[in-house]
Amino acid sequence: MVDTAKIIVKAGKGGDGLASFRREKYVPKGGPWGGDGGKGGDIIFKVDPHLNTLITFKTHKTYNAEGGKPGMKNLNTGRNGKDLIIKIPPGTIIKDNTGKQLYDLTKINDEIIISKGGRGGLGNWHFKSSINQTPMVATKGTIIDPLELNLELKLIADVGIIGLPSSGKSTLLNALTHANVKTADYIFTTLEPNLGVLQDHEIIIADIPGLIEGASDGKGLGHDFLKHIERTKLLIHVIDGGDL
Ligand SMILES: Nc1nc2c(ncn2[C@@H]2O[C@H](COP(=O)(O)OP(=O)(O)OP(=O)(O)O)[C@@H](O)[C@H]2O)c(=O)[nH]1
Ligand SMILES: [Mg+2]
Repeated sequence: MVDTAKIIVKAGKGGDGLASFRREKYVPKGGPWGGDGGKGGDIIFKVDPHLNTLITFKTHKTYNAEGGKPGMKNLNTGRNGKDLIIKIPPGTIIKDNTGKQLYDLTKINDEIIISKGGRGGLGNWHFKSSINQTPMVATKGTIIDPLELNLELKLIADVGIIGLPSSGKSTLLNALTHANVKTADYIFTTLEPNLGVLQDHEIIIADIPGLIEGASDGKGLGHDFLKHIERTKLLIHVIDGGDL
């Protein structure tokens, strides 16, 4: 299961302001009429309940929002750049490149703007004054620096099933839900967390790979799996009755 990813996001640049003057048949010496640039698109993260891994981020690593369009004549502002919405599974934690946590998005349809698009530049009409009727200046749109982000997924489940390898965890998940995951009489049949939904109750149950002694100290792949049951409200510890 892909539950970590490193990506780069870049919000759109603001469109440049325009320096131009009104030039029409009967208005040979019109004033400044260069419009402002449009705003750059934002980068937005949005929780999508249909996702449960970060796999798309393994192949697609850079995300650029559209830039704002430049200002136009006749005082028309350039079009704003389109926002870029990046869909993530519920339970995604967003960290900066130093590992500091910025957001923890758990709720369906949660959304945040991680990087705001650049402001549009100003057209030359802004710079008109009593001493300068014909300003040639317009400003550039703001450029936004790229952001390097680390994503980490901690699944959101109500109930977690834990226990030694081959104790019957996946069998229990299958009995309670329609998950229909693989079970077999050898250890480590389950190598990635499985989710199932308890019918009629909308309770999400997570079955994780078997834990060996010392898993909580990181032994084996302990921490990698345990993080997926950290947020559960209830743990079911399955014990193999054959051993009793
Ligand atoms: N007799 C008996 N066998 C069971 C029971 N529950 C599970 N089994 C069998 O025990 C074996 C292991 O079951 P799994 O559900 O794959 O166990 P698991 O804990 O998910 O195993 P790992 O994913 O490898 O950690 C399978 O062959 C199951 O058919 C039970 O209640 N009684
Ligand atoms: Mg299993």
